[in-house]
Amino acid sequence: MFSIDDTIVAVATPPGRGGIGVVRISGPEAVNVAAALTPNGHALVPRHATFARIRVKAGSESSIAGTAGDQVILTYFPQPHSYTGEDVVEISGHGSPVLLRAIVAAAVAEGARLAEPGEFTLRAYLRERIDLVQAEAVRDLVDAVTPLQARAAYDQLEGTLTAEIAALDRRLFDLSVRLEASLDFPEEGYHFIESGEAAKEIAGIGSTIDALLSSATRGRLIRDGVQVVLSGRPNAGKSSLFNCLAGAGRAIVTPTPGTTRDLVTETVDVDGIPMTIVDTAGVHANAADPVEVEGIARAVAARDVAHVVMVVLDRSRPLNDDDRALLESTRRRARVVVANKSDLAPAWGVSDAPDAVAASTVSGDGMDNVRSALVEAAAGEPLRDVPAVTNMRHADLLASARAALARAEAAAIAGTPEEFVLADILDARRRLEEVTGARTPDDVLHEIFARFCIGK
Ligand SMILES: Nc1nc2c(ncn2[C@@H]2O[C@H](COP(=O)(O)OP(=O)(O)OP(=O)(O)O)[C@@H](O)[C@H]2O)c(=O)[nH]1
Ligand SMILES: [Mg+2]
Repeated sequence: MFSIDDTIVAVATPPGRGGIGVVRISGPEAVNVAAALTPNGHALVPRHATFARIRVKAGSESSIAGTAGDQVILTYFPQPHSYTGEDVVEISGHGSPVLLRAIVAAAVAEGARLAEPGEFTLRAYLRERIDLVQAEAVRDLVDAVTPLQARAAYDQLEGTLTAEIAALDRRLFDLSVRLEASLDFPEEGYHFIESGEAAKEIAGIGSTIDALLSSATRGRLIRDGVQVVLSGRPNAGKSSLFNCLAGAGRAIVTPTPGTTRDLVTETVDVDGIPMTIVDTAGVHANAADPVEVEGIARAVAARDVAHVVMVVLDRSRPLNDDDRALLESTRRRARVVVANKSDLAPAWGVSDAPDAVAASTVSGDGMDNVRSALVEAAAGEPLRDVPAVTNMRHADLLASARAALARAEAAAIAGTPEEFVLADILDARRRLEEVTGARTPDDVLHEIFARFCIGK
């Protein structure tokens, strides 16, 4: 289904101008294609930078105006010690899109084929340079927008999750060997493993998967981020808080209650988690102006779907019914209550809203506490470590493996014949193998690599 015998080429650096630009060629003909582009160049020495002049056709006319030239550096990585596991030549030129396109076209004229999105990484996977978790980590690393995302992706690229899954699979394999032996030699009169011992071992493996799965909630936050909606009565300081978090005067702030009408959205990095913060109109029970009524309707709708609600209270004015209604309706939600305007004399006591974080958007006091409260509300706990599982596909497969083990454990406890326990253990192993790609259907692979950018 995947062709991996031809030679592929693509620009590996981002579109647009840059200091340098890199064209990557991979496949059996990589060296010949590169040599054809640099007829006066030296022979390529593995893993050494080789200077060469390149002259390629850049336009339709064959005149001098139709050619482009550059001084380039060629680097040759012979198979199997290259990114793809094949012969790879990287041509670094100046980062001119015209030139880079011309180099690619010339390589195609010499017999290379334009690479599909993710095809270099796909080849690395198909040639077993990396497993599927690592291939997906490459994509996540390239796509990372926060340092924590980059770190989580790097950990997976280094094989942390792969190693954990291999260890789990090893334990399941050992267990199934002992169960099979009991099955194969029933006349021996004893079992190679007692069902109670098998159940205990299965439970132990299951709890390791549980730990991985609980890291997945945090992992998804880091990868996909959360939506935080600011909510509160008019003039409480929602837009001011929004601006503090977004780090700019994005939203209009005035002393007039009812300033904000539309939803204003900004995505910011809060302690490594990408948070989409939404500023909304102040909600109160007796709005009459149709624009304000519409604004309030939008505010309430946004609040209802938010991952985290940030309830903004004005500490300098007594709590009113709107405040109390909001506190009550968000009591069971992931929320952060902010007692804003802490620079002014307080008009109500801490006991009125015990979980409130005191802050002032004017002095900046308490803003760090607001940020950590946001992370805690989003993650359900303080973020300690970088999670092992950040990918939905992995989490789903781990959950299926976990379910199969629960069945196996129940069967073992009930003293059901070994073959039934074995069937569920095999099922669990199949799911784990799908995570790393030891057993992954072609259409899943297509789906995964189609989301890469070209040249990766
Ligand atoms: N002293 C003090 N004033 C603040 C603080 N935060 C906001 N304000 C003032 O409170 C007023 C209202 O602030 P906004 O941020 O517009 O309040 P809002 O909740 O967005 O109001 P609406 O959009 O009308 O719902 C402005 O005059 C701000 O300058 C604070 O921490 N301390
Ligand atoms: Mg506002």
